[in-house]
Amino acid sequence: MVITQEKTQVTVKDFKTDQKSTWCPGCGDFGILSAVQTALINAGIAPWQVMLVGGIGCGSKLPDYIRANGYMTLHGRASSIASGFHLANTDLVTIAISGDGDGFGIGIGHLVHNMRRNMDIVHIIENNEVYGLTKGQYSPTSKRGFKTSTSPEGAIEFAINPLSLAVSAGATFVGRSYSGDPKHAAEIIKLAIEHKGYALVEILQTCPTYNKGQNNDWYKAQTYKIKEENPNYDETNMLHAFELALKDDGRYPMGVLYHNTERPSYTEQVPALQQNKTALINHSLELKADLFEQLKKSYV
Ligand SMILES: Cc1ncc(C[n+]2csc(CCOP(=O)(O)OP(=O)(O)O)c2C)c(N)n1
Ligand code: SF4
Repeated sequence: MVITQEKTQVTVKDFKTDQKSTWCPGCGDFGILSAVQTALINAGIAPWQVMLVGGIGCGSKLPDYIRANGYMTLHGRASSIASGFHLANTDLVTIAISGDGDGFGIGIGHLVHNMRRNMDIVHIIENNEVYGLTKGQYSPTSKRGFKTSTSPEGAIEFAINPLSLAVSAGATFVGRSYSGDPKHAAEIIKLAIEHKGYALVEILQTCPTYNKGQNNDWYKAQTYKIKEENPNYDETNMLHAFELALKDDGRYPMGVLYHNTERPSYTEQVPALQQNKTALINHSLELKADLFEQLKKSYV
């Protein structure tokens, strides 16, 4: 995001809340919560300088468990509400938080339009490859063959590839991390916050209740860091990003897959948002009494 506010020195205490989480013991969402807090601290963003927007789902409850501006919306609407918050107040760092169902299922229509508009927000998608909150139905990212209550013989559909989808839809920052490595996840989230334009951060997440097979040991064996495997990987090259995203060897590359700093953000192209170089909420409506009466009459 274009960070317009001064950096603030904050600590983990500043983000602490009394809210008791309803997450299952061992849920990967705990690691993601810690990563979000660390990323904000390291980016110098205080609780009053960020707006966290959750959809509906286990992971979407994250804004409830962190002391900061937060808003919980309808299932699948984190994208659109986050873009609305951002357009109204470009001074806040806006972060949408969804599960794979919220983001890639019901909310996918909104998601891709934020990507192609290069809306200057971060969208964190906690991907546990299952619908956790509603008790374990298969999701758009579940592997083909995944057995659940709604797919007793195994899902017959092919899973969405979040990374290739994001690159092709126009996301200008595409990163991936894993809930069992909150330090790495925090680094990627911080980079996403500092990126100007739309940033997708997919965080692979363990769900010990409904996706027991993909536990921490499994992820440790199945994930690798892009730069460790290929120090010359060029994240500014879209073709490299596609090649890596589509590589089908059963392993998950982690790190920054794609980073485009050249495309203007949506905000930069809307004159009203640039006017007086101040956030829309600070603009005067300049609605005089007679004009207001005229406007009212036109509606009756
Ligand atoms: C319009 C609408 N449809 C369906 C639901 C039921 N629902 C709530 S959460 C959810 C899916 C949650 O899965 P995901 O987004 O992957 O998050 P997780 O719980 O796994 O973190 C569904 C289908 C709803 N709340 N609203
Ligand atoms: S159902 Fe899964 S995602 Fe939801 S809180 Fe439990 S472990 Fe976490």
